[in-house]
Amino acid sequence: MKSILNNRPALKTEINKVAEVAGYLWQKGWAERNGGNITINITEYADDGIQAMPAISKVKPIGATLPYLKGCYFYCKGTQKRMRDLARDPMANGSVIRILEDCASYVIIADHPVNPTSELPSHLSVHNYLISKGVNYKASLHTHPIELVAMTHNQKFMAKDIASNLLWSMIPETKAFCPRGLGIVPYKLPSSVELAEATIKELNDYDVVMWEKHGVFAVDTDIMAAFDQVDVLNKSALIYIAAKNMGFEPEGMSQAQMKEMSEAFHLPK
Ligand code: 2HA
Ligand code: ZN
Repeated sequence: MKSILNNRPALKTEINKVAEVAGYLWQKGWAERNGGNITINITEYADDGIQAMPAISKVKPIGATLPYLKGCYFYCKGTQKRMRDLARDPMANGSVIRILEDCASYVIIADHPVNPTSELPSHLSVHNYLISKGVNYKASLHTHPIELVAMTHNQKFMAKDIASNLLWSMIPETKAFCPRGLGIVPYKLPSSVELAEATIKELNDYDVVMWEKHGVFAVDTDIMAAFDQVDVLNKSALIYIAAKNMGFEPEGMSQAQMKEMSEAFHLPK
């Protein structure tokens, strides 16, 4: 089969990671139906052959003007596509797009004309923001982790850094591997500009942002790392719930223990 991945082992490795993560999201119950989105900035793999590839779709508006994305390439999960299908066949359930000169429109170039995720404006706005800040993050992930979403149905966890501190205190790894913690965005309509803008604001201080009563949005160098950040946070939520189910409020690591760990691991917070 003709595919953009043929003879491009480095690009294929990145797309295989997307497929692997999509499988984990399904197995964890975080990706019901078409839930969740993934976009990956693959511009570094766009050789002359990719740059010469013709459009296989009409020119489509992004819905935003994103000056840092001119000529960039992204792999995007397809709209209405299932993560469990993407896990088996990423190029039939997602596509590669090229951002055009006007920074406000795109075309699909490979492998099939699969329309990108409904959250494309917010995902691309985030990539535009990351490049503008000089951050070397290439992956963005939106998913619906059950226990973390459940926590957002209680306002006591929605105040700044309350959930972060609680989750960090459940097990040392969570602070070590999600060192910037969990940002919070109060409920907003899915796919809205308001949701995208609020998310970008939180990404100043956090790599993982909680969308109240909806899901998380995470960014990192690659999709595996973005998934790992969400996974360690959700693991902490599970430990918290397990303790509550045993009939007690968990003690949590002390502030002194967490400070000691931050110093030993040279963590930013
Ligand atoms: O694309 O999860 O928030 C499916 C979603 C939208
Ligand atoms: Zn969602």
